[in-house]
Amino acid sequence: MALLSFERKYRVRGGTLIGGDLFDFWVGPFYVGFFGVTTIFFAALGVLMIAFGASLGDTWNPWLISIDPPPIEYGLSAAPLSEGGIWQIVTICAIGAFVSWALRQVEISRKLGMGLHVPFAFAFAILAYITLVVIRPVLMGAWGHAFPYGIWSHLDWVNNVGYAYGNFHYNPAHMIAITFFFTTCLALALHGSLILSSTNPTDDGKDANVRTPEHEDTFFRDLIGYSIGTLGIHRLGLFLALSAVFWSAVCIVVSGTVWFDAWSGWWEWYTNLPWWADL
Ligand code: UQ2
Repeated sequence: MALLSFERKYRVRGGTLIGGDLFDFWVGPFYVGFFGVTTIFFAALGVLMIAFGASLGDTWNPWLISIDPPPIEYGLSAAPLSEGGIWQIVTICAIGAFVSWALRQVEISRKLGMGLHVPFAFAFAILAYITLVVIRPVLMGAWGHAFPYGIWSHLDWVNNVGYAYGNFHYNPAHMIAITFFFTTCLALALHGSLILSSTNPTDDGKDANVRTPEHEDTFFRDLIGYSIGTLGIHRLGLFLALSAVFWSAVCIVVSGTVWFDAWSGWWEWYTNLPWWADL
C-alpha cells in the first residue's frame, strides 16, 4: 500500500485519551489531539518565558543566555520572577510539554493499534530530566541544586557538580551508564552496517538482489557463533539505550543525597577486602 493511501485508511477517528472527537484531526501531516494543543501551549509559554528571562539578563549572545534556578537560600519555595521564578515557570512548561508529547505519542499509537514502546522509551528521557530538576533538588532541599537553562551555563553546572564529588568517573552508577552508552553505539553500528550490507549487496557478478535475514543470521553465526535475530537486535537496542538513561539518572540522584564525598572513596570496600587489606 502506498504511503498516501495507507494514511487515508488509517487516519480515522478514535484512540484519544481526552477530548473525544474535539481535537481528533490533522494539520497537514501532523496529528493534533488534545495533547498536541497542550504541547503547543506549554512550549510557546516556555519559550516566551525564556525570552523574557533573557531580556532581564545582560546578554543576547545565544551561547551565554542563562535562565538560572533560584539561589539555594530560597529552598523549595516559589521565588520572585527575576530570582529563579522564571526558571520555575520554564521548568513547569518543559515538563508539561514533554508529558504532553508523550501522551500524544500514546494517542497516535492507539489510533494505529501499535504497542506503546515509543512513549514508554520517551518516558525514560522525561524521567531523567525530572530527576535532575525536581527529584534531586527536592531531596536536597532547594531548587538551587537544579541546573540552569543555558548553553554555556549548563556545562559549567555539570563541571562544578562533577568535581564537587572529586571525579565523577569514579561514580559506579556513572560507570554503568557510560558502559551502556558505548554498548548502545556498538549495537547500532553492528545493526546499521548489517542492514545496509544486506540491503545494498555487492554486485560482483553473482547477483545484486537484496539479501535475506538468513544472510544476516549466517554472517554473525560465521563470525561469532551466535545471532541474536532480527527482532532480538531491536529488543537489545532498546534495553541498552533505556539502561543508559536509567543509570545516568541513578548516578546523579545518589550524588548529594546518599553519597556526599568524593566518589573515589566509595571504592574503599574494595581496597578493604580481607585478602589484601593488610598488604
Ligand atoms: C544479529 C541480527 C541482526 C543485527 C545484528 C546482529 C540477524 C538484523 C547486529 C548481531 C548482534 C549480536 C550478536 C548481539 C551483540 C551484542 C551486544 C551486547 C552488542 O544477530 O540478527 O538483525 O542487526
